[in-house]
Amino acid sequence: MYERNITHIERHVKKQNHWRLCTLNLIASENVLSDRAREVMGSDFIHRYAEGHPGERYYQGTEIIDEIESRLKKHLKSLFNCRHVDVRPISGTIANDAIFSRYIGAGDVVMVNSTPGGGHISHHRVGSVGKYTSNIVNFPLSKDGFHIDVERTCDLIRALSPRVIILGKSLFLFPEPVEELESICREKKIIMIYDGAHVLGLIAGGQFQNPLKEGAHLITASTHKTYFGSQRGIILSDVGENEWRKIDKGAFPGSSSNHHLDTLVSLAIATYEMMEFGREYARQTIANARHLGKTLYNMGFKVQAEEFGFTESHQLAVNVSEFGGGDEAARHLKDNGIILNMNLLPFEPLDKVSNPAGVRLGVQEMTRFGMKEAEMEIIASFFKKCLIEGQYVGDEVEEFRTGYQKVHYSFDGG
Ligand code: DSN
Repeated sequence: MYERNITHIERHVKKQNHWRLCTLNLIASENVLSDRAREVMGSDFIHRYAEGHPGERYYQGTEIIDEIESRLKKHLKSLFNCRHVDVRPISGTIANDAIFSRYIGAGDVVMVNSTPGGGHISHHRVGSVGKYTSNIVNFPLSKDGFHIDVERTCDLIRALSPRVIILGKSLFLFPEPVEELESICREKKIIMIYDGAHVLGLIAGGQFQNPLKEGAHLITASTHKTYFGSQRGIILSDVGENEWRKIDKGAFPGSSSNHHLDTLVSLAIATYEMMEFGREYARQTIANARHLGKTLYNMGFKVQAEEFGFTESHQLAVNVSEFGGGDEAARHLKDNGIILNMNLLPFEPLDKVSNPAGVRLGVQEMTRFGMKEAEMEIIASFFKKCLIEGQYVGDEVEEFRTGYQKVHYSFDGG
């Protein structure tokens, strides 16, 4: 009687698999796995548990995952040139919660990027930080809205003595002022956490700032935005052993028990791909984003941060209020096979969150499918035809996309 429901689900999964390969995905928080990283998912590990650390588990039968996890940790430490890594958080938000639970207590002042300033939901009152304190203060922004105003931030730090500052965000065009804030944080014993979810692959590829070397205590991140997947979380740090022990307990048992072993195996494969191809992929991703920004701008789109070359990451922000706002423009583009998300722009009021002025674009997935500057120009021309000229481009988008089906920067894709 219920089998029909299963067939229905299977049909929908096939439909999703096919449809997404016909679209241009510009969601800045997503990426695709290589075939080899994807093939190991769904193995026997999907059924198993392995709480704790390799060699010190609470279950029997973990020898094989212990071997894979130990090697992965060793190689991640070398990739990020850091002392400690925890691969057990199963998402970026859970990595954040593992850390926030250790460092933030009731009444502590915490400084974060505001939502219109690009901050992630887990940094805010309604997210993870809000579980521990309600004293959450936004960083003041510089006039352009895409940078923290360092001078005013230092004044606020002196006035408010925060316990923790959280750098990094979801609308993330430019490096954060880690170096600039390092000395005041050291002097006032403030913990500097860097949420690198969006830029982890760019950091790994050596094409973005290196937060730990610039003075951050910790990096938290998800592993599937500019990094090559799978969908998980990670914590990286150079702190001393005693402090790391406290963080370790935040990850387990603080915020997860079993840590989803089949995606861990996939992360290991993706990490070796990042080690081999990350530098070239990260360089091309940023070049693509900048080129797309310039091309859209020359076509008349209000691409933000023009005076700074539009971006230094995989992302762009575009003000689309003349096309009905972020919600309407994003829906219209989706109906034409181009997927992205609406986004608040700096200084917009929070009540505009359901139809903000902006959209956010990320080029990392299309870069992974082998696209370069020439393809960015074609993507920009679809935007122009669709939004400025009011043409339907869905069929053209689909035809164009059929030429880019293979995942590059991997051992199976070339
Ligand atoms: N909300 C996601 C993003 O798109 O940036 C991150 O969790």
